[in-house]
Amino acid sequence: MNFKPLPVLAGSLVCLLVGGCITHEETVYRDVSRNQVEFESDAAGRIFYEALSKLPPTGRKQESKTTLEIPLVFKTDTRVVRGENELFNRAISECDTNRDGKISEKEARIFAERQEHH
Ligand SMILES: [Ca+2]
Repeated sequence: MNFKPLPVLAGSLVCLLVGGCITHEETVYRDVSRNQVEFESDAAGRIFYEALSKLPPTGRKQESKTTLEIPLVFKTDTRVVRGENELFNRAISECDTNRDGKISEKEARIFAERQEHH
């Protein structure tokens, strides 16, 4: 038997010194279902969707990252990716100013104008 435990031991030691030996990475996708909404007219729908598509990429996709690190012991990363539906619902609630569940052309225009100024 020519077993040499030394390299294994050295490896473990390096691992301990470098830290983050136990790394846990997790990506959580969170999305909700779209709220029911009505458009007063085709134009209202078109204006709304156009404004929605113009939202900046940072506003479209929300990502948060939580890192918990206990040096030399373990490290855990959790990434939360929020879906498009959440953005849609937020846009709808922002757009429907009188909260009647129906987007009028006027509301859509106001919403679209607000996006231009962002
Ligand atoms: Ca409304």
